[in-house]
Amino acid sequence: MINTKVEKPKAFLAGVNLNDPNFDYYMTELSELTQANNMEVVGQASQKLENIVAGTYFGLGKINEIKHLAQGLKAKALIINDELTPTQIRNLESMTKLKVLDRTELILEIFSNRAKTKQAKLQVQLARLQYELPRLHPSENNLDQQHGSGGASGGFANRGSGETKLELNRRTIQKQISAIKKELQAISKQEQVKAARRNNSRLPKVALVGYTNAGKSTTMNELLRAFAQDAPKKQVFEKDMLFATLDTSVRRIELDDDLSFILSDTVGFVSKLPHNLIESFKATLQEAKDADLLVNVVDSSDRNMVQMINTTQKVLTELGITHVPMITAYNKADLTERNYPQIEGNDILYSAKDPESIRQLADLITKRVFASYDKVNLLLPLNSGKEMAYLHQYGQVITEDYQDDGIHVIARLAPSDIIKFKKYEV
Ligand SMILES: Nc1nc2c(ncn2[C@@H]2O[C@H](COP(=O)(O)OP(=O)(O)OP(=O)(O)O)[C@@H](O)[C@H]2O)c(=O)[nH]1
Ligand SMILES: [Mg+2]
Repeated sequence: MINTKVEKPKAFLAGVNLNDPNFDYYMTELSELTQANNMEVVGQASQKLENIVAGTYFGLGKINEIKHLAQGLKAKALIINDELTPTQIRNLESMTKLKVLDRTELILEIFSNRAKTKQAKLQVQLARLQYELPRLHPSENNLDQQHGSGGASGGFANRGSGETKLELNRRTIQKQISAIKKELQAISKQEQVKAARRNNSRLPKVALVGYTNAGKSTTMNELLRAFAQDAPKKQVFEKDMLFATLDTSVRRIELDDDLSFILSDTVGFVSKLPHNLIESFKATLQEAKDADLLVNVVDSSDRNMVQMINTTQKVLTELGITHVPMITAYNKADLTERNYPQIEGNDILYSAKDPESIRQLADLITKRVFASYDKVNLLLPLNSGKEMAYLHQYGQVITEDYQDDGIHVIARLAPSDIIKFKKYEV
């Protein structure tokens, strides 16, 4: 029988532990990230140090140890838990004879393999070029070494001195960076127009955020299935893998009792997300910034749940999203021993795959986003078709009664709409 199974490249993981209590968690994440990058983890090593060694990251003895361990395990790549300097990468590569990949490059590779839409592709490419720019070295033709991101790498038949080649490479990358930035700005403008239209509709905006693979997209899909027309067409991509979602999807959720809100699903987080990547995904994450409510989806069955919650908090802070009210949604309760669904204050323990959970989650969300809404009694003239349509679209109409003297309405409205309808109040 022919063995058609393609062997994945073998990778050895290593990191310096600067007495960080989260070190083991970071190494676990690194292992997940490596597997997400289609590599097999064959072993790992760590070194406790007071400071990183400037030129080589590890101490020399440790590097030798890693080299022998990795060779014994037939590893081809050495994956490092931190972002390295170009010198550290070069030294580690020449000393271990392994291809060295730091955490930032690993994450960038995963993102560039996952990106599907033009915007996501450009965002990843931008982050990648910005990572590469300070890493250009006279002895290397870096543009020929670019991989994956589809950057323009052809046409560099320059045989000048190292210095000239370096300058040329630098200028080319800078040009590419500004061209991508321009393209992204154009896309982001189109998005802003769409967002402005949504803002005009003044429906409350709710954004799903959280650690990657927590179940944000699944939660969105199940809310759509329960509360949206034409749900099959509106489903988003969900899968058991890191960074399945890189684009923002925005959908309207309509509850039976006339409550609607706008829901968005977006890219998930991981620790030490490269700063450039966060920067270039800011436009995508704008939806979370503009939200009236964040739903922080957490995988409650993961033993690193607390660190994952902290990671999400850190990334949100880095994005400047600190002002939006939040509920924490502890998902995947079906994989735990606990009873669900269960609501406690602002939090819910649930499973996205359980319809009753989804109903209660929707209920909790609407309670929060409509909290500032007040109940009013209105009497409108009988020919108030337009006004009635407005009330149905933007408020919660509890009763409407057509009588001789007009339409008697009891509704819950946003503060601004209460002012708008003041003249009809009875
Ligand atoms: N058992 C169980 N699995 C779930 C539940 N919710 C989601 N999943 C699974 O978890 C995996 C990840 O789900 P996604 O919805 O893609 O996660 P995400 O948060 O959108 O992840 P990214 O987009 O990658 O950041 C999928 O295999 C889902 O089927 C749940 O309540 N219970
Ligand atoms: Mg997703």
